Amino acid sequence: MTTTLTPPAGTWKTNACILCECNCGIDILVGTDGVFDKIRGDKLHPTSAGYTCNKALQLNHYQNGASDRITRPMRRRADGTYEEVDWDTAIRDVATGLKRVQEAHGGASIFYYGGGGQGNHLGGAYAPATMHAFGMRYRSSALAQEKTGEFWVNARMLGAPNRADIEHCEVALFIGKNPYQSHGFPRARAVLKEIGKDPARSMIVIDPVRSETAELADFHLQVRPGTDIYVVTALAAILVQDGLIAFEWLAEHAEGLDAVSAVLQGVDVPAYCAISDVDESLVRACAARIAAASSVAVLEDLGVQMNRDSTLVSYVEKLIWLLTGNFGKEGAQYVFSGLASIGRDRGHVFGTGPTSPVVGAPIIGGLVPCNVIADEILCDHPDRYRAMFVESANPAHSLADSARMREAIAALEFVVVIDVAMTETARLADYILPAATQFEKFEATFFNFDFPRNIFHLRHPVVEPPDGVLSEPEIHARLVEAAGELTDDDYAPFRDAAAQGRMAFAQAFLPAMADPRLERLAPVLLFRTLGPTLPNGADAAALLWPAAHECARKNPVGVERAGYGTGLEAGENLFEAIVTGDHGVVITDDPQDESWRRLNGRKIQLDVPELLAAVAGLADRTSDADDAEWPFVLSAGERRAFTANTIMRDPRWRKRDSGGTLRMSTTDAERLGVVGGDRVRLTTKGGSAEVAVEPTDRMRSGHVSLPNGFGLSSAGGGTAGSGIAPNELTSTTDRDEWAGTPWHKHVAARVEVVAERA
Ligand SMILES: Nc1nc2c(c(=O)[nH]1)N[C@H]1C(S)=C(S)[C@@H](COP(=O)(O)OP(=O)(O)OC[C@H]3O[C@@H](n4cnc5c(=O)[nH]c(N)nc54)[C@H](O)[C@@H]3O)O[C@H]1N2
Ligand SMILES: Nc1nc2c(c(=O)[nH]1)N[C@H]1C(S)=C(S)[C@@H](COP(=O)(O)OP(=O)(O)OC[C@H]3O[C@@H](n4cnc5c(=O)[nH]c(N)nc54)[C@H](O)[C@@H]3O)O[C@H]1N2
Ligand code: SF4
Ligand SMILES: [Mo]
Repeated sequence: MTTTLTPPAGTWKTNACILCECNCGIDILVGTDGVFDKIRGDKLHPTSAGYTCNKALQLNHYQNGASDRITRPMRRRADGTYEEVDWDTAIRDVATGLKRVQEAHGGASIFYYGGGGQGNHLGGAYAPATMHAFGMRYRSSALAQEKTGEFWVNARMLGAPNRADIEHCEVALFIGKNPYQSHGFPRARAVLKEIGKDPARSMIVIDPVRSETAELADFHLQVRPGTDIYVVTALAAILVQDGLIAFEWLAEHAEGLDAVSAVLQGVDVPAYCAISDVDESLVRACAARIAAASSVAVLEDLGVQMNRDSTLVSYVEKLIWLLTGNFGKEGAQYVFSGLASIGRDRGHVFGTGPTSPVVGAPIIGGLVPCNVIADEILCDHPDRYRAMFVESANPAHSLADSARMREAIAALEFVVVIDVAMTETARLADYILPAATQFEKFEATFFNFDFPRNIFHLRHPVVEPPDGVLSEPEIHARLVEAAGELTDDDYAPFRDAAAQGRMAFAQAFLPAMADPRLERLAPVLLFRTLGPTLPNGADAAALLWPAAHECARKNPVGVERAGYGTGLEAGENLFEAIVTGDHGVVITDDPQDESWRRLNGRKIQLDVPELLAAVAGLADRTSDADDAEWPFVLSAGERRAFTANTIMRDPRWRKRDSGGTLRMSTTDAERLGVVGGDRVRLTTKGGSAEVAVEPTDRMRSGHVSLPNGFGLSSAGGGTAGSGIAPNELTSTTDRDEWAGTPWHKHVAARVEVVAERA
């Protein structure tokens, strides 16, 4: 791997925060031994423009804090301990191990999981070559435990993924989303405060918790946990019943209004508000505010996506903004550009799309639902997964029912993990391949969904990697070569062409892509041939070259308006800007109506028959009886001021809430006779744990919440004092009927006092 040298102490270097999908630009003051002495927002970053939240300042704990960093390939011995091996041995053994499984059971039995966390997607973009080399077919990632239901709904209704222009909207609606802590759009805290202060704009929050975001809102619908489908259906129904919908706009752009109206006309609004336990007049006021607004931007997230009826909620949520004409204009929903396609699905009618080999679960956006992975392994079905290749993910910690996931991983014949640290998942692997951290290599995220100006940020390394680690592109290239799929003979003509410049390279590369074998291996082919010719050692950016051309071809208007010209030259200019820029570059500057063009002339489909029938069927549902055994609903995995998935492994990074408290309403705390810091036993069908409580008037009675990202093992392997790993308490069977996404925010629980207070 080629990198710049660690700079002399006292140099500011540009990069980005990797702790959430926003990837705010940062400047890092690198001190002696590569320590990050200071971190500040990068004012030259095109979207964050100097903004960061409190978490970015702690990034030295990611780079230098973890005592469980791995810097040598590790092989598991028969007794379960690990030994260090050199890279040649590791690559040879891993390739042999994967080939053995491929020959015995077929490559489709090797399951690929991960591909990047919140800020590192470049390495995982090389993985398809490795998948092809060993015949892998099935894959998944965290997206299949949060976003796949929404992806499918978007595919059915619009044929395209979309996002909301919160920054410019008149009314912002957040459903199960707390952007103040979790962000999800640029400069979230600043934007929320702007909306909160502006009398001409309004914020509506649907959340059982009076979250930091709800605190700033004009309307807070403090819904009974897990009943969002009723409140959003009531909202949509009021719009139809009171004639508050955009009739002309819908006649021009949409189909299916009659069917949808017929169902929503029949909704008993007072009854649905009662089930959700929200004040009907407040819901009516929200509907009126939405209907009166010149623009409405809606963001749903885990509070509903990891909850009951999640896919159905996504559908009705989209009806709310579509019925009011809030698409394709400033401050509303839009279809974004980008260098990769994330969130795209073919939108099959339910039950007719691709499925997982054992359980037959729907594969949405190419991803197997996370909640069925263990079922796909722990069985005697001939097509069960026999091996797993995990890259930059921690499924033994992040997937439902960790105990069962550990059992599943242990049942596999061969497990490989690429990570920077000895994680909960790595501890179960046959082979652990150590990667350079995100500050030691070229890296980038494909989570840029901004509009009208979308950006891309290729981050340059800021410090030198330690001896013994490799970048993911290099690991994938070596594996593909060890499988015998690509050799110097394959590379030779492309290297010659690359030496003559990118136009010559294009002339060699493009026709070669007609060969399906080379096409599948293209990432590694590009890395080994075009890669070494790129400036500053940016060989990992090779894959961005065809991506930039594709972006220019698909988004000619936005790319031209961003200053890159037209035709082939535009793709080339865009790539050059990406590779040489250090702060992130604007890749497209779209006109406001560009979203319409991205629908490709298709009308918006309001009527998704399977889902509309399910909405109609709500009327016939019998309500859940209270279960005396499980009087609480646990939200397992809340985003707080000091949580960041499992990216930060060193618990010392937290300035507050170091143990990860169980939040509970003051009423419930009083009833149980506990005060802040008292320990209680929290039990679910999946497990039981002791935890300190934090009474708060922000929570509803009967609802408790635990933070995400806690309960990580230390270098020695134990988890003592590191809080509760939420998935020790969740179960894989609690999942959405359409997308298979988990109900992490809705776990039946009970709470018992463990000891008398002194
Ligand atoms: N600080 C921090 N920020 C992060 C992350 C992190 O780990 N830490 N992770 C990032 C990632 S990967 C993601 S996906 C996003 C997630 O971002 P969010 O979805 O915003 O995060 P959560 O806190 O999990 O859930 C949001 C809200 O759902 C509410 N909720 C719980 N139950 C219900 C319910 O029944 N109905 C409704 N309507 N709401 C409910 C919770 O009270 C909470 O306020 O955050 C990203 N940003
Ligand atoms: N109960 C419950 N479970 C949840 C959630 C919840 O709210 N509740 N949230 C879910 C959500 S939304 C998400 S997104 C997932 C996240 O869970 P995962 O997708 O499993 O991953 P992360 O916790 O983000 O951790 C990323 C991994 O990447 C490693 N890493 C960091 N940098 C690099 C690098 O440069 N290269 C490599 N190879 N590895 C690196 C880290 O050490 C870590 O092991 O968790 C999910 N699980
Ligand atoms: S955690 Fe997210 S919002 Fe906060 S600085 Fe990092 S990237 Fe930006
Ligand atoms: Mo996530």
